[in-house]
This record gives sequence, C-alpha cells and structure tokens, in this order.
Amino acid sequence: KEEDEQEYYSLKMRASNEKKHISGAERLLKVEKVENIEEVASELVSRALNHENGIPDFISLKVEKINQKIKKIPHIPIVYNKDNIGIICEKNYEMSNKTNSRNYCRELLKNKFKEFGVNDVLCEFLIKLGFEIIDEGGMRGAAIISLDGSRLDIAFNDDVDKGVRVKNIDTDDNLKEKIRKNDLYTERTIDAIAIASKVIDLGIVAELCTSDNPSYTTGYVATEDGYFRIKNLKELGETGGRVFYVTNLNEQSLKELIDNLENKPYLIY
Ligand code: PML
Repeated sequence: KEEDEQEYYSLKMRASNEKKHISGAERLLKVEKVENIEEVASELVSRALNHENGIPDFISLKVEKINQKIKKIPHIPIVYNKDNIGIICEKNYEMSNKTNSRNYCRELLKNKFKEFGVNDVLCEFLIKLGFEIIDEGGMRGAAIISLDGSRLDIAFNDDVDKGVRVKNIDTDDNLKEKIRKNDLYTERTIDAIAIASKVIDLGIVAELCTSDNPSYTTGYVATEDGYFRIKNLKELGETGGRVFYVTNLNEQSLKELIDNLENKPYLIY
C-alpha cells in the first residue's frame, strides 16, 4: 500500500431538492490532467440532473486542489456470481427474493461478528438494528454501530439523520473499465466498491448497504473478506442506507475514524 506523491484535484457534486438529498458523487483528477476538469465537471452536473430521485433545485460543484497525500489501495475482492447464489456459507442462499437474500446477509454478518467474540443474541440484535436503520432511510450518511450494540454516530451529534459521509475517494480508470466491461455490474457498483474498500482499510468490521435509489435493489455486505454483492436485498420502491459496524472505540478513536472516513483521500485500484 502506497501513499501517492502526485497532486490531485478533487471534484465534488451534491444535488438536492427542498433540502432532500438527490445525488452526490466525486472524482479525483491528477493535476497534470487539469484540462479534463471541465469534462468531468459536466459529467457530474449531468448526473445530478438525470437522477430518478428527482430534479434538483440545488446543485453544488466544488473543485479544489488536495493538500493531503492520497492513499492508493487495491479494491477488496468482489464475491458474486451470476447464478445469484450466496457463497462461502455452508448453505447456498439463492438471492431470488428479499427473504433469502437477507438470510444470506445475516449469515455473512453473523460469521464476521463471531470472529470478534460477539454472542448469538447480540449478533441478532446488531443485525436487526442495522436493517431497521437502512429500511427507515432518510439518512445523509452512514450510521455507526459498535459491536457492543451502541449507536456511535449520534453519540456526539444530535442530528440523527446526518450519519457519516465517506468522501475524498475515487477509483482508478483501470478499475472503472474492468467493472464497466463486466455486464454483471453497474456504474453504482464502481462507487460502492470504492467506498467499501476505503472503510474496510480504515478498520470497519463490516458494512451493510442498500441503495437509497428506489429502483436499485442490489446491496452488499463488505468485510475484509470481500465485497459480497447481494441481489434483492430490498423490494422495488423501498429506500436504503448504510451502516458501519465497528469494534468498541473511545471518543478519540471514533473522532479520528470519522475524520478519516470523511477526509482522508483514497484512490482505489
Ligand atoms: C452494486 O454492487 O451494484 C452496488 C450496490 C449498492 C449501491 C448503493 C448506492 O449506490 O446507493
């Protein structure tokens, strides 16, 4: 793993309507590719204007040179097959409907939590809490749940809907191309793998995610073992969200983690 010595520009887009989040995306551009800023900026604006969540009444586009070094890491392995069978568990889980897919998801999370000594009852509680949060939707970022069962993102913040936004992140062009070439995946998969790889590198035990896009029903569980892509993790029309499970952290380590999730620049290849 290397810290990149090159200099980058960060381009960030955020769009909303009546303060409700519609879409957000970002790119990192090498300084020597400064002539591409216009093109990438227009791609981001076009993405904001063509989102099924609605037409924005507000679009913010921020272009800034990054002063911190960028951490370059490989993406976590993608665990998915076109037959929609959940693997690595003793049982096969057909991801043919929400019930089966969520059972697969539960099994993945439970196996990981057990590695950290979490008992069955607490495992069930943690997973139920995670699903409750993502099914309720409406959060601007991810919730953070400690493996002891407490909710950490609101411990020092009264705004329950805020959550933690993973920012300052992009994917290398080769990775984008590799995923685009594979017709099992979508554009959303690219951003999701980048986010998952960054959060796992920062020590998150597991991430659970469903899209807040009502027509996108594929979600995932990410752990250091991989990005477990899960079809039908919710029904069409349902909302979504992200949850990060972490080991017990003191206030200082939690603040550091949140700062890194939001601000430490990563390029995923
Ligand atoms: C995928 O693997 O296709 C991505 C699933 C999660 C998408 C999350 C989002 O874009 O909101």
